[in-house]
Amino acid sequence: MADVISYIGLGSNLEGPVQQLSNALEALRQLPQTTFVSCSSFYSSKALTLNDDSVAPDYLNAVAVIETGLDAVTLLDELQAIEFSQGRRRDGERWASRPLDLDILLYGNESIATERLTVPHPEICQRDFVLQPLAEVAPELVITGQGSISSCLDACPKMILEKSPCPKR
Ligand code: A4P
Ligand code: MG
Repeated sequence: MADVISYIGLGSNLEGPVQQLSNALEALRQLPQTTFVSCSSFYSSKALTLNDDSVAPDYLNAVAVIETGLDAVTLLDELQAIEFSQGRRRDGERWASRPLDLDILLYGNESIATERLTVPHPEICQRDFVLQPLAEVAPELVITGQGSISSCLDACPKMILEKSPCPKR
């Protein structure tokens, strides 16, 4: 299979988010059959919560670009293994605070809708903390089924995002 460009969303709001994202970027560099291409700056923002949980710590988010020969499900397996190795445990609660979240935002131009995997990630265009770093690494990107990244940014509710350099670039 030809290698595919994939955009990975990184997020953390527990256990040292700067270190969590830095370690995750290092782990992405070690993925089999994969070349690490680039990563965005780090973006800090208030937690978007389901039940107005005002005590949830702030999040740090970033986007990494990889070129991979892994199929999408194997890539998800690898990302979940990285999450697990960095302390992520799932208790079934959606949007729970977490040391590390790794989402496949895009996998080439593919649309995937299976029980385990939805690609493009369904929330991309509702989330400023995803779109801003994505636009930084891919300003000309077209999101399958959604249109240009600039039109998605125009339509997305704005959040206050604080940008800092990626220490692992
Ligand atoms: N899954 C399906 N599609 C994908 C995909 N494209 N990439 C499945 C990765 N996983 C995918 O994920 C649940 C299941 O989704 C996985 O087992 C996989 O098979 P999860 O990570 O356990 O669940 P979650 O992360 O709690 O749910 P969800 O809906 O993915 O939440 P998000 O999108 O991760 O949001 N506020 C700020 N400021 N910044 C944030 O990053 N993140 C969240 C969580 C809430 N508030 C936030 C942030
Ligand atoms: Mg997730």
